[in-house]
Amino acid sequence: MSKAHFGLIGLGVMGENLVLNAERNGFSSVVYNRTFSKTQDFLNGRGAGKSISGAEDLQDFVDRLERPRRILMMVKAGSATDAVIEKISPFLEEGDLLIDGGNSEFRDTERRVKELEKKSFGYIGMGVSGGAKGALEGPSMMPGGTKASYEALESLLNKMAAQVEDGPCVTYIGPGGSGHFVKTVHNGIEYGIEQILAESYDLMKRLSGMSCDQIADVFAYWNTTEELSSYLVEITEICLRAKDPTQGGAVVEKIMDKAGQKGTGLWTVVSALELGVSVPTIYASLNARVMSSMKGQREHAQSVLNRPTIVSFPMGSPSDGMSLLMDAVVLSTIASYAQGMELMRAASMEYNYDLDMPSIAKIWKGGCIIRSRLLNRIQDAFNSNPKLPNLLVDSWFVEQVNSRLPGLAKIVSAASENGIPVPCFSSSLDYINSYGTARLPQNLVQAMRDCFGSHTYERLDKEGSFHTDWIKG
Ligand code: NBP
Repeated sequence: MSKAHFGLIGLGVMGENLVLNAERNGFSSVVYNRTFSKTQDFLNGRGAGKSISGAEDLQDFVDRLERPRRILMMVKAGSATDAVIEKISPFLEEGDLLIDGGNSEFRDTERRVKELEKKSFGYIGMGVSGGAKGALEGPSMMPGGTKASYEALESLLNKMAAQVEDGPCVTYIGPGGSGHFVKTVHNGIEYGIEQILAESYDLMKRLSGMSCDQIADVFAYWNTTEELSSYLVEITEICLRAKDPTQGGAVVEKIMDKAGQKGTGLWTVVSALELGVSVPTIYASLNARVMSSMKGQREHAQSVLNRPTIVSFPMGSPSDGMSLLMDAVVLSTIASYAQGMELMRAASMEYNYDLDMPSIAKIWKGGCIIRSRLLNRIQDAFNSNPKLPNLLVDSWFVEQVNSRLPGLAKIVSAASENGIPVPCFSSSLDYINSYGTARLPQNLVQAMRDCFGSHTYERLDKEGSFHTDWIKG
């Protein structure tokens, strides 16, 4: 029997679809899953009639693969990944490649890279984005590890990835845990944009009294614009139009308003704090999910805290995409990307990842959850200035900020007056206002710190470290 080109461990939602993708692209495959009945179900179901075979144990699994072996693990991140690595390692030989395609914490990947350094096989930590559909049709993939290991995988990954006009949505990201770091930041940006779109839905519903279908029309319009055309805007329209098959009406209005957070949003914010990067839009989206989970407390608080009576506010007409609201959505989305890109730039310097920002923008243009037309502008911005400190100071983005900032400010103000929370809009407004302010009031903070703790301060007019005897007595 001829040996298979590709091995997959973990037949969850992602694994199933990725192996079907590989097989469709000409890579005969062998699959292994901890619970063998799932392997059988898959081979009798979606895997039937394809060049895919199943193995009941890991010895059989590796024996069925051509050398050097290319094995993708798609299992739950954390201890499950460690368990699989421990079990498969003794079977792997010189030149084989083991890829972790799960959402691993980048520090776990760094640790595994170090632990596996002395082994003869290669190890790749790879972020995969696109959900089930992307995994099947072509995801965006962010592989990190040694360049040699990546090159041995390149032909497989290039075929499996989503394709955009300038190539496949996969590239070598960098050493160690860089692939998983970039995937983590991708998810942080995703958290931000999802919350921004949710806030815009809430305002159209509560400030303009629009129905879900009317709001969906606005999203449909936004999806035709250069600034907002994206996968997340597209699926928001779909979600808003869906009707409850049994009771009628929009399904979305029947869904409990509690959102979980799986770790990558939290890791993005923790990394940003550690690296001293400002990511308020992303943090606000994470906090919005935390707040949403406190349903019982919120219900009680609403009954005792005075809420303003909502007064409708003109945000623009639906036919022109609610122009003021669109300003808010565009600038907040830009803020989310800007914060993510800045975080990656800082990580690249701190961890020597040598990240190539235009290439990262490019591989996010197809397959992944945050794909958008805006990424063309982000790619152009970093191509024309690879050392760009922040997207907000690239000329195209400067124009967006200058023309849309009054709209964002009016939306935040109207929402505040009506008692409607808009954490991502207001954080984005503060972010842009702070970033665009040469003199912030931290001079007074420094004075207080020196006053109570003799922490000293720097001066604007001369070099050095200064202390004032603030309380004479
Ligand atoms: P899950 O994250 O639900 O993982 C399910 C797989 O992990 C099953 O094959 C399961 O085997 C296996 N597994 C577990 Br759980 N513990 C194991 C252990 N101790 N030893 C061996 N195998 C074990 O599936 P998924 O949603 O397909 O996600 C796979 C990875 O991809 C995750 O890291 C996820 O975060 C990441 N990811 C998911 C998405 C998405 O949209 N779902 C997108 C991008 C990345 P069993 O059948 O025996 O229980």
